[in-house]
Amino acid sequence: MSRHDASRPDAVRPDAVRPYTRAVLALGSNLGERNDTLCAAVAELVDRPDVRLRDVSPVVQTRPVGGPSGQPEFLNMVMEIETSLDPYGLLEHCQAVENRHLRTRDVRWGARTLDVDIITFGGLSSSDEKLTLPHPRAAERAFVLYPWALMDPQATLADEPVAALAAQAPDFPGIEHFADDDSCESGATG
Ligand code: PH2
Ligand code: MG
Ligand code: MG
Repeated sequence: MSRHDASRPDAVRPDAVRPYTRAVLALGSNLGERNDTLCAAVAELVDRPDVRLRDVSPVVQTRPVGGPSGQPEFLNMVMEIETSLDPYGLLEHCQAVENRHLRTRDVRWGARTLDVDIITFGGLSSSDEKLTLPHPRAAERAFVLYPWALMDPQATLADEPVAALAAQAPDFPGIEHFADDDSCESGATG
């Protein structure tokens, strides 16, 4: 049986035949070389055969929402991928990329070199102690919604237009464009 034999069982077929799911990831950084960190993270997140980059948003500068006062401003962006990982595999991968950037988790919503959150995973709704999908606070966070709407003006979240949700979010005023549309683009296919 050759490697490309159509009769080859699924379990031993190359990756290409497994289903790919689209997912939206949100990235944030407010410590260190924030823009460099975000762009490196985009490249690292898609540096494996089972994760493909579809699109990236512009990078925006945002005021910290919650957490200890006096934190530096964040840079935020979102990206769309397609992956054959399952949601928990994707979560582990996102956390490994955070760890590579020396992310610490001592203070809830404290300053961080890198945060990578799964916002949506296909149309999946789930709620357990490890992962809630869609992300439970995404619908009220302009630092997620605004770059998402810039990347995909037609995007919806729970049947609401993401652009409209962004405009209503309490942290919408004061968001600034930090970098050009394609500042972290590296081989998107979408
Ligand atoms: N992330 C948080 C809490 N607050 N505020 C901004 N502006 N950007 C973030 O990425 C952010 C936040 C928790 O992950
Ligand atoms: Mg977060
Ligand atoms: Mg997080």
